[in-house]
Amino acid sequence: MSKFDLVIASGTVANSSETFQADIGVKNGKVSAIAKNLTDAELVIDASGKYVLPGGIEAHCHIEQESSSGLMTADDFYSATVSAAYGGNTCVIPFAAQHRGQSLAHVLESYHGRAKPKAVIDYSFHMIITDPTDDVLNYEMPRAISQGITSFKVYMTYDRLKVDDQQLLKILTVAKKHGALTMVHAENDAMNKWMIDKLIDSDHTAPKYHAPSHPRASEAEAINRTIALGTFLDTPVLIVHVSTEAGARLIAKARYRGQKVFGETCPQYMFLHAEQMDLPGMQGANLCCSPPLRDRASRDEIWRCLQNGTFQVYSSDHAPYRLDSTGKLHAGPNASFPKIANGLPGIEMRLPLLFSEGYLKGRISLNHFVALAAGNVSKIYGLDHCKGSITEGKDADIAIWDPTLSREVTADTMHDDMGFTPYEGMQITGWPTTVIQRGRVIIRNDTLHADRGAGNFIRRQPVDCTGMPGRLEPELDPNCNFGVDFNL
Ligand code: DUC
Ligand code: ZN
Ligand code: ZN
Repeated sequence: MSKFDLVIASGTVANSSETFQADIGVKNGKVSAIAKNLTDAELVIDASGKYVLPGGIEAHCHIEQESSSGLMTADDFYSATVSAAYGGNTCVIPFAAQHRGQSLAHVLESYHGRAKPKAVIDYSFHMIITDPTDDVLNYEMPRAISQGITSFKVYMTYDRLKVDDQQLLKILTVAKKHGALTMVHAENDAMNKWMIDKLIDSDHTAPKYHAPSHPRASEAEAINRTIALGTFLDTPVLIVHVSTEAGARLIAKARYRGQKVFGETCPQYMFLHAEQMDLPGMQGANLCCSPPLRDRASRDEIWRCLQNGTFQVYSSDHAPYRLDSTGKLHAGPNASFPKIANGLPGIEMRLPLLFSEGYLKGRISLNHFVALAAGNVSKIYGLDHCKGSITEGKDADIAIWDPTLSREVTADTMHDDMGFTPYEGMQITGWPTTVIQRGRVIIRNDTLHADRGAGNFIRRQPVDCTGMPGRLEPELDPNCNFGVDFNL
């Protein structure tokens, strides 16, 4: 029997904080040696001239998720995870969405049932909470956390999804007690509604008006409130899909103060802008997402905030809806913009875009690329015990990137079920050419070698807030509040 099942030879290996030349030896699905000149393997992959990087972890995507009005995403767990794998990912964390009246146990069981027979790469779930009843707060959330679901998402807007501030505080309290992370869709509901009413009343119904209908001030206000609530309880919050400089600055300021605040942005806010929505007919609906695309100056600010570390997480927010009655236009072929399904595809392009336009163009280092692709996510979302870096003992989840391969992005080269990419026509240099999951080659020579159901559910650990001291508010501190213990 060979010493290794696989050796990846002669590549440039990079993690979030180091780059070196080495061979990687893999045994029983784990990285078992990192050294020069490893031999005695069943399979040797020559990676000379290539980068050997941790498999990407996609931490924000909507897969086989039904909306509160019953609309299903175009991708199921097969097409989405195949597409993710072609984009250099070996793990996804999509959402399991509670709708009002549903038990978390029922929702989780249903999403496990969707993912298990179809996912070709590893996965976990964040749970969306829309109905924080006493039962959900006292029993269901703790039980989900004990099952390795250590993050929850809440919405501050949308009638069927939103929680109010008091409900958010209750969710944050449970999350604090059990070491979970609360992800927040931060937009001010009233400001969005006011804008939408004004636009519709004045007959501005075309898709492009979606952009001004969610004003930048709405995002900033809600991010400010989220940070205030999370900081009040000294429990971590992660603001998802940040699209504005004002929002990013609030996150940066909170982090500077040591508060437990994380920020995420997405490729659409770095590579697209709202003017692109000014298209004939309903074509602009393809670019309706929430928060919406902003102007070119905002796009440049978001790039800067990614470069300077304000955002620790960079996710696709893959939310695939086709431009037909199954998706974007479910409310009719000429629906007004508030009735258009929100979301863009991007699970396959997330990393190639960042590698090409971020790393190869000198905007970020290779190590920063790896941190955004996998390293930061594995720490923040409790996957660091098994994923996120090429380290002896961890899963051999690896993507081998060819930094010289240049390709034009077209919808028909994507592997999702969309038939549309917002990045059509971009020339992208640097692609993952071989992808390995737990030591098995799943993509090579543009061919998929993974079966449906090959992916495993991964139990995640509590959120890691090392280096974020926070502080207990005096009113919650028994030493300062006449001895009241809030049992936090
Ligand atoms: N929020 C998301 O996270 N994704 C798609 C649309 C939305 O509102
Ligand atoms: Zn959202
Ligand atoms: Zn999303």
